[in-house]
Amino acid sequence: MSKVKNVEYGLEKIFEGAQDFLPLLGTDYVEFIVGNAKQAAHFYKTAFGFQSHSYKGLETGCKDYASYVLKQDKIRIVLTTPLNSKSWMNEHLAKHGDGVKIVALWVDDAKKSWEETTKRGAKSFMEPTVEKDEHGEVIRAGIYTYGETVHMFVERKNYSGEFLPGYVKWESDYNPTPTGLKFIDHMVGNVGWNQMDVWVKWYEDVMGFVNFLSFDDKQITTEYSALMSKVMSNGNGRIKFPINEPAEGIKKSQIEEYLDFYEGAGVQHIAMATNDILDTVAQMRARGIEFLSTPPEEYYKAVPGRLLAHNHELEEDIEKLKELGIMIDADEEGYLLQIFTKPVEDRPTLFFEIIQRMGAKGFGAGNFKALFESIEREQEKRGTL
Ligand code: TYF
Ligand code: FE
Repeated sequence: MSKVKNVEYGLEKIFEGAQDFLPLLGTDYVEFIVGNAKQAAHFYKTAFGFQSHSYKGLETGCKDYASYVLKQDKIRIVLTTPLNSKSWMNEHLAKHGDGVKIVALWVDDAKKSWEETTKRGAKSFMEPTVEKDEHGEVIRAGIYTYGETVHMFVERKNYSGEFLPGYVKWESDYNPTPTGLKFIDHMVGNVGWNQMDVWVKWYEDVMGFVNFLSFDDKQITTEYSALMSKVMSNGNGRIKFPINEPAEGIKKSQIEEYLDFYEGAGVQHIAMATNDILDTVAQMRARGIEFLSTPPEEYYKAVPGRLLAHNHELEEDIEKLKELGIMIDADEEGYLLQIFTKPVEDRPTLFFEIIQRMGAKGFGAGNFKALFESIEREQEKRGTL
């Protein structure tokens, strides 16, 4: 694809057809609403290697909720819990369980982002709002996307504080080492029956994104279940949002299972990139993270041939990848290594993907069958297949 320099923002335009009315600089943060933020923060520090970053709660004068900000390289997650029964967050929790509420996007102009998107049909979550403290000001504005999920536009060019006004630095005596997670590669949404194209159009019309990859139910199927997926990207390729919808199969697909338990559309998985997946996954396993079961022996037997077909040489030891259950997929441009956690809540809803790209720009289509069979083994145990 041709590349066009976007002079105004110094950002490259990679995807032709993407519109420039909403320049995005990257992911700003991902905020979860959870039942107990203090304990969730401990989990993400211990098992994922996130670092304590900043905090807001009773001690800072916030009486309605507590928020813990955790950071690892470029990834920032916020864990928020209501502190009384009056908060709107309780309904969110009762309906969805722990889950992602806000996918925040870093922009240069939050007011313009909100105006351009609401003008194009987005439903507002929060009008442009200025927050100030001694470190400057942050402007935020939010719109609803699928389900009750929100995109918050965050403008922080006139701010030098820790995170947002109202937060204080969180100094903790408990600081597990990072596991090598670097940045968010993509975030996937599950939407209802026949809703995928509705949301593809929404990301095109409202956000100016382009659909650059599609997988239909013929490609994404096992003996039992199927789904469809389309990947949306903004112009500079920094923000990638695949959208899944269920498809008819003999048995219930993982997407339907998610929709049943989340009680609607929402974020299905967050893919976090590492430069050393062997080390990251070994550490996460040692710290108690449960990954989906390892693909069968035949899967690994087929890997060398798949790489050879595209003339790529695997730098990693295949025996080590196999031992850790890491999957390998190749395309013309390179290969990628990926693995998926089991859902990290009691409801089979949100899970994480750990990914290392060795040139490949795809999403592991060659692994879909092995992956979905592994997910089905979990569904079988839960009685939800
Ligand atoms: O993001 C992706 O497209 C890959 C594969 O339910 C995938 O990580 C697709 C659907 C799904 C789980 C993983
Ligand atoms: Fe993914």
